[in-house]
Amino acid sequence: MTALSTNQLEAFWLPFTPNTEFKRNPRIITGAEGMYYRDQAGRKILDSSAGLWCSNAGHCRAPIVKAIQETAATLDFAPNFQFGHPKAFEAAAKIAALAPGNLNHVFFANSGSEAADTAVKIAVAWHRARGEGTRTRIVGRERAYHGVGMAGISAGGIGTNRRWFDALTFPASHLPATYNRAEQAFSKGQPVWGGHLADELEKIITLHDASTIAAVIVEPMAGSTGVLPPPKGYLEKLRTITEQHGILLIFDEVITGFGRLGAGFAAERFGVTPDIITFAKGVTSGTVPMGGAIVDRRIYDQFMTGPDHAIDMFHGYTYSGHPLAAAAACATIDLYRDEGLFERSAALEPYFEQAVHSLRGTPLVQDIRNIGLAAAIDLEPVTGAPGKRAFDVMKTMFFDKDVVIRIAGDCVAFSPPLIAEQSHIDEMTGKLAEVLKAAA
Ligand code: PXG
Repeated sequence: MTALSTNQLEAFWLPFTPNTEFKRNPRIITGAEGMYYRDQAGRKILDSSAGLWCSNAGHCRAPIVKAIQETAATLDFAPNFQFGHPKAFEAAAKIAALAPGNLNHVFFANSGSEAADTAVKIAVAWHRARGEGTRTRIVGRERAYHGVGMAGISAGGIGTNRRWFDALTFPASHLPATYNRAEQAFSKGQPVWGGHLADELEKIITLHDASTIAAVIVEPMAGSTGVLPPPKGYLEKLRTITEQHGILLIFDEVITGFGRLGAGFAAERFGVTPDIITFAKGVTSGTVPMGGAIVDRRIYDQFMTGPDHAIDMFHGYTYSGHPLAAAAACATIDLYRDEGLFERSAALEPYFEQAVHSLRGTPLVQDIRNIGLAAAIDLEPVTGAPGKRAFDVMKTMFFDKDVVIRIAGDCVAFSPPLIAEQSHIDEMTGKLAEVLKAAA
């Protein structure tokens, strides 16, 4: 048990958590190192999900810790409105260097949600700046997650996240989700079926007219709704159609960026270059909140028309490019490079794929998907209680098997830190199999 008092437990309203149940028997983590968490009793708990898909370099890595500590002691804060500090520029240059094509300019935010809002606002503003102010509609996708801000609830495609907030959303259309179990079950990597679903964009364009559409935003691989790799040819088609109609293409790479798919960005892995990439999470390996949008040179240039005293883009956050986040980003990206962690992620992918697919045939397993170091295992729901199966599995894995797993509905997702060894992969999949057999 924990030393937290009832008052303290009650005071914190945990996000995306059933609070009452949590507070009856809380799952408290007090330390972290490398692949493991620790609890107060000193129990080592394997992190199978890199925090919330963010701790890609592993936990409490010395060079990142040092950079944050030194910056906290020398430059706690400096404004980036009308002033600047070196680390933010350094971080922007390092991030831009990882991005493909002419995606050369970085606008900083503090989370993936803010990154999505930022990208969508830049897209709409860009069209207006070029004299196409009617282009305001955003096209998202069913089963998409872009966080919980304006863009997240409007362009996002998760019913529960939108339901109560419909009145607050901006006009958005939604492509169909790319997942179809009948056609794709137990696919490894990119499914063969489904590339044609990108053609639905043509229908949306016919309905609303291209002159009203600013941008299409998609996760290259949908992460939080259960690892949905893009069908073969799908992203390429979206790129072709958006280009034909003067529509910007935004890749939300909050999960897929920084090595999750074995490359700096999924755009590189899939060979499709969007106009804007959003990022967060892995940019600092989860150590300090940071997010942002990387934009194509021609978008940035459109805003740089003067006059000298006039602000070019009416957007930004107090903490855009915060010194601690910027220092953490620089140290993290250097660590990824020094340890070859993106290459390591790519090298581990075949082993990881084989390990997660070895769960096929285990009781309760309905489907398995994987790409990069991300995998999802769909579990058979408990009749009449959607989500309960995976929730119970998560608790057993934590309390009895010393593994933190991430769940979404009745799906278990694995996304280990990129420093994982084969033995860690074996541990997470092996223990899940034990728990599923016992639960069946
Ligand atoms: N875009 C994508 C693609 C995301 O996955 C966000 C935006 C929002 O980021 P912030 O930093 O505002 O939370 C996300 C976040 C999970 C899980 O377990 C996924 C996310 C967050 C928390 C849990 O799947 N994704």
